[in-house]
Amino acid sequence: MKSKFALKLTMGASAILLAACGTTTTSSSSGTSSSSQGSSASAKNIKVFVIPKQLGNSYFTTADSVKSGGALAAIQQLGATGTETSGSASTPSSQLPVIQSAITQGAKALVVSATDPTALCPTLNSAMAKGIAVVTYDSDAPTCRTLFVNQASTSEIGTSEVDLLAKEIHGQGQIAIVSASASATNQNQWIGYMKQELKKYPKMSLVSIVYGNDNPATATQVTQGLLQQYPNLKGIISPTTVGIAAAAALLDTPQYRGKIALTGLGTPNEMKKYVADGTVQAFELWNPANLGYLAGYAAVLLAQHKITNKEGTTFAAGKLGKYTIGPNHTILLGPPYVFNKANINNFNF
Ligand code: RAM
Repeated sequence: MKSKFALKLTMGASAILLAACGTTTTSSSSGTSSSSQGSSASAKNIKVFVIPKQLGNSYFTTADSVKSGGALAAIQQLGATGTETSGSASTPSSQLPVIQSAITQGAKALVVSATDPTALCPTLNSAMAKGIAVVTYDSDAPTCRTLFVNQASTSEIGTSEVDLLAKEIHGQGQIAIVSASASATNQNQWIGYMKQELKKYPKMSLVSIVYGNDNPATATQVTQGLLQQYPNLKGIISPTTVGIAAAAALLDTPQYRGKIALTGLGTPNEMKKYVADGTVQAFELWNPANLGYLAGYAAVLLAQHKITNKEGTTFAAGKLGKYTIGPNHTILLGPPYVFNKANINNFNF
């Protein structure tokens, strides 16, 4: 497990980084590929746009950057040109113009974490109609993409978060969810499985779901609202790295520490402090850099027509090894990982 999490922090000497106006572009200056599958000649003209839900969210910075070994690293390794671009808010109105602009700029592949599938699908469908490979990662748009690279089993993420919380609060008491945006596919699917899993714990009751929109100030505000409205609250699940960090900061006081349990999905670097002082016992995530790398890798291979999205298709994804496309044109990165006091200091992202 640990080796899957080892982050490669080395950066290829050929990386060209242009950081301006929310856009980072990287390409291979030699045009040669370090992958056995990469044909430099055809990859050279391939432009891949990596479009996370938002920029400025450290989860996506890790998932996408060359430095962390994310999506742009894979694209560069295969000899194609990658650009990370998005808006600053995790909303479709911020993301959609960026997708449209990528199409206009001659994208051959898009790697997208969908803020809102309903709003994005017309544009993503027209991209596919033009022959552009649309790879979703992190947050899917199930009816309008070529391939989805899923970070971990959707059901396992949802159910395991409820189980983690149940263990901490002995299966009893009022709980609430601090989610990202109300339109995010990933959080909504995980919450669906949380509700199912809660049926196993009849003494736990879900009293509220609030939305912090992956904005630290909004997440703080809605969590404050919960604490006021539900004085008997025993636990919070926040399946978003932005939400859990905001909630942890609020619970990090003698009034709440050890009295209201918090779990969900966080990055180790943002959560270390709260795990060390006992505000949080355990939370989950996967390796975001590997998620981005796999999505970037698959996007280039699809754009080169080296693979199709057909179930059963197998390919070697560089440093990550072999992957097979499963049902519903989906690839699964691996299982979620639980971080706690015993292991959190082994991670740096
Ligand atoms: C936030 C975003 C992202 C999600 C992570 C766990 O950064 O909402 O989509 O996967 O949290």
